Amino acid sequence: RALQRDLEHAIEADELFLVYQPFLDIRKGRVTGFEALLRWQHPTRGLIPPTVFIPIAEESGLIHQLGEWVIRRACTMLSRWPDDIRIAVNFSAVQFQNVGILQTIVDALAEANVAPNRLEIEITESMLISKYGSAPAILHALLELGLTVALDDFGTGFSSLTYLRKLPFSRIKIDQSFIRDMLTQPDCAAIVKSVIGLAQELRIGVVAEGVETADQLEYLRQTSCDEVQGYLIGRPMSGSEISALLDHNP
Ligand code: G
Ligand code: G
Ligand code: MN
Ligand code: NA
Repeated sequence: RALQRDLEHAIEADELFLVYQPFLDIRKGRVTGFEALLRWQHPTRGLIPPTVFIPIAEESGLIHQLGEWVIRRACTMLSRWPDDIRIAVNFSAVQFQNVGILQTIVDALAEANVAPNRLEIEITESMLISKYGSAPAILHALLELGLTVALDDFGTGFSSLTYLRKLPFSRIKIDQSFIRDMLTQPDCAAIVKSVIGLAQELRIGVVAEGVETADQLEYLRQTSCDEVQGYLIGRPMSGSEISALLDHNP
């Protein structure tokens, strides 16, 4: 496929870049970090969304190179930002088939002189299913290196509770579909409240995704959610916009 051929050259052609979407700590009222989201500026087709090119990268195996590029870029940005700021990167299931990712992470952190606990890996529940046999092993290795791991899109996959028992996640990210409907659907509010309570009992962090209105933020404040992410707090932004934002972070 033509897009796949183009994607093979995207890294060297400098067509890939990251945008960063903030996490806001509700209690402290300050930004604690960012999720890195990959973008591809294609020379003729314009901006191609990750929902289009990530599946191509996964099928072709290019995801390994892309994933390594994302890690290195994130570490470089971390080295420029304050020590108490973290970056979360998204992982594809197929990246768990490559044990080499561990050495890449170790090297990238060392080259940038960045503490491992500032790098977070976001994985989804569906990635933990048996097809990817080495996923739990690599996850444990990441945790041993001192990285943190977040369970992304929580509530949309299968048997989440089993994985919460087996793996020491640092954080749960409540999927944006629950946040969107929680103020109009009582059942949805009940789920959001329960997941926040569950995280508290497990002593792990909880992030609400897709927060778009002040009413949603207020509700999450009242239910003791730790962090929020979404267009209300900030859209995904360029590295230079983030540096400016951090200059005014309380
Ligand atoms: O902003 P948004 O359109 O960026 O993201 C769409 C989807 O693409 C999300 O599910 C997100 O997790 C995924 N995504 C964004 N960047 C990356 C990346 O660097 N690696 C992987 N595997 N997925 C990504
Ligand atoms: O699957 P993952 O949670 O990694 O994907 C995050 C996706 O959600 C990205 O595409 C990002 O651009 C998008 N996103 C982030 N905040 C909001 C929001 O407030 N509203 C909506 N509709 N999408 C959001
Ligand atoms: Mn994510
Ligand atoms: Na998510």
